[in-house]
Amino acid sequence: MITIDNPPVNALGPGVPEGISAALDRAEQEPSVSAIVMIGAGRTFVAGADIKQLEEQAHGRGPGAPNLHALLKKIEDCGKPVVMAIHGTALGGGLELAMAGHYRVARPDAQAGQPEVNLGIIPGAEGSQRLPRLVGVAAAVDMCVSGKPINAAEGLQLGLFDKLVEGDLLTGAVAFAREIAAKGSPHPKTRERNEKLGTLESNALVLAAGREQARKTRRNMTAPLAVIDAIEAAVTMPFEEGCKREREIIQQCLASYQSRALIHAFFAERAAARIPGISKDTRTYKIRKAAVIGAGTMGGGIAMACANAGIPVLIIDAEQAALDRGLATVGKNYESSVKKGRFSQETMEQRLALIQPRLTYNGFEEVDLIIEAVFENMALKKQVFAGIDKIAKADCILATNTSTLDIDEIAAATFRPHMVIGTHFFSPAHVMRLLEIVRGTATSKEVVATTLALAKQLRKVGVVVGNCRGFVGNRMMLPYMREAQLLVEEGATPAQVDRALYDFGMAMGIFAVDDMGGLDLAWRVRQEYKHLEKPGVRVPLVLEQLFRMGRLGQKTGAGWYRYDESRKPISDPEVESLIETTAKQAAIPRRTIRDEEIIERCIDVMINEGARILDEGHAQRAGDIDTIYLTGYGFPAYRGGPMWYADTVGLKKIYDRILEFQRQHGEWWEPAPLLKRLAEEGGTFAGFDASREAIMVGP
Ligand code: 3H9
Repeated sequence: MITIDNPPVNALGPGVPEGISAALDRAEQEPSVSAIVMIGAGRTFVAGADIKQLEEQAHGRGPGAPNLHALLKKIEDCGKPVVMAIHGTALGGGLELAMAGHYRVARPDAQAGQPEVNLGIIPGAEGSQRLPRLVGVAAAVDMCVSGKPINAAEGLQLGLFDKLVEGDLLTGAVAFAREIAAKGSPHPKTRERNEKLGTLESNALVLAAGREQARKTRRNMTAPLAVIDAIEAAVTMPFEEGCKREREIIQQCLASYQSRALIHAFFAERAAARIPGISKDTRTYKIRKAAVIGAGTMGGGIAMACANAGIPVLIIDAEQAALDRGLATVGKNYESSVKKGRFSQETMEQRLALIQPRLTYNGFEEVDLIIEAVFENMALKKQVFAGIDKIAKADCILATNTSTLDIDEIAAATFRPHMVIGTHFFSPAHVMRLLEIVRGTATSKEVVATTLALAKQLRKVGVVVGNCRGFVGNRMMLPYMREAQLLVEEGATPAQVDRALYDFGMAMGIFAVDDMGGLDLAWRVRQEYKHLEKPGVRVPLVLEQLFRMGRLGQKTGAGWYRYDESRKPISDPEVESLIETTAKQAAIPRRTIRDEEIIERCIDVMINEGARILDEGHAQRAGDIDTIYLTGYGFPAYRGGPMWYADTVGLKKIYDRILEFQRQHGEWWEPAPLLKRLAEEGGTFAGFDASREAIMVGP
């Protein structure tokens, strides 16, 4: 039995391949050994190559990830059967290692996948060559392009696994190995199993469909297309040559800005959970039962997120009709997931049973967490918090889903400000991964730690932010929206701005986002910030007019665009002429605007605000801001987030452009002091993070 023991996830870091190789030599030489079982210690089989090593390679530092060819060949050529025993997740290099074994057995809850595209690379340890030999070309393409793991049952059905083991994995794997050994050799070498490969002709449609899938679902990304080239090589070339081709392709991927950005995104997401003063030993509260106040879109979505994680949740609204409407939406959402095959009817019923409607606070005295999701109004929120403070048990956390309001002011309405925190969910709350965790002045570290743990339990990414207006995400969104509106008044059209942003990689253009959220919302947010507007600084003019015309976006069939039943935005000449007339009346000269200027102004203004937020300490790291934009705002992952993107463009270049925009447009464009300092020093936000991290951790 060979146990791979490299916590936390048994990555194939330095020493691990060498250790496996040495253990294999010993097992092969030892006459009393008739078969070998390879298993992972702790919570998982091998979760892949060590991404730290890949990161170094992507930045041209260090030796990079090891070439595993010799090790995998040694396993496959071993004279004794090698059985890979899989639990947890066999991912990337982990699955590639497993595929070099002669057999694979797995626990029913195990998962296996090739998620390399999520890091901007392709499998680099012969996965693109062995996977299609085991599961066929179509399934291999799907797994490698989507990056999504498959479960054990699918693995068994596809031929990736030979057997599923109920009960103790090691006992089952050893019994299987004994059986196999008793049967005698030869044992199947994956590299020789060509029966599922087919030919280039027979796979033409599959490969073309895969490329189509890659272009559609992984827009502008190079790795998902590159991995299909590697799989095609498995079909057209002998194994050894296919492996060589795979190595060439992964080297190209590792030399790309996309892999650097995506690897940054991977580590930034994990770093966000590290908060100074909070450690694994920080006490957390157990969240056994929760309650949500408000059965609107957000409240319903939050209740679903809790139920999906197995947390029973009460949901309250003031009126039966509102409660009925909210629950009907929840039911419809679940039914649609069942129809799409995401989970079974039985799972849906279990989840629905966890959501209990209420018209009174009956039962609230028992819950461990209350999340308020009422209308965005300070007086109302204070009233709600004063009320729940009286009935909730002393150790119940009181959270608010506000997206703009001051957490400290809300907390002051209670006698337990240390138990009050902001949990800013993103719509739809049961789908979106981001949870902005807003720490008030009084919020205790135990409450922050509990909320971070809750985010993980809800399968969300929790990012702790400071209590400033709009927090991090929306605070940066506001100048971005404003700049887009100014650009159309100067000569662009909403469609041009949106197309430029979409081509840059944003999930949606900003005007389409505005229409989706509702222009009434955009208008209300604008009113909130009106007092910040200074005399002499230009104010966008068209939004107000659209709002007054009742063009509130998708919900009224018209906003910045027109909409038909398909809900696709259609350019509207009426809006374009309104923009032109407005610009004329305000004496704003119109000119042709290049896409490049659109990107620079929209993204640079966001970066500038991000630098201010960072400087003020409302975000701990530039990486946290990136994580927020990647998981909650549709920023393209392959650009690493706005702050990482700024580093790749060069802070000096961004700073110079901002100075230029300041000359052209005035003080709105004043460069953030941190950006100025870093630009002048030749620094980067990544460098800023590293120095802050060093202070946080200490020498
Ligand atoms: C690859 O294999 C390339 C190959 O084709 C061959 C090339 C030659 N390396 O996510 P968590 C750390 S590419 C280094 O919070 P979970 C992670 O940073 C790789 N570190 O836990 C964190 O550290 P910290 C293909 C890794 O339970 C800690 O482990 N594989 C790696 O929520 C816990 O992580 C992948 O892409 C790694 N491979 O989820 C899998 N993996 O505590 C990537 C994790 O200091 N990993 N860490 O912040 C995952 O998807 C999840 O971590 C996993 C566990 C599902 C495994």
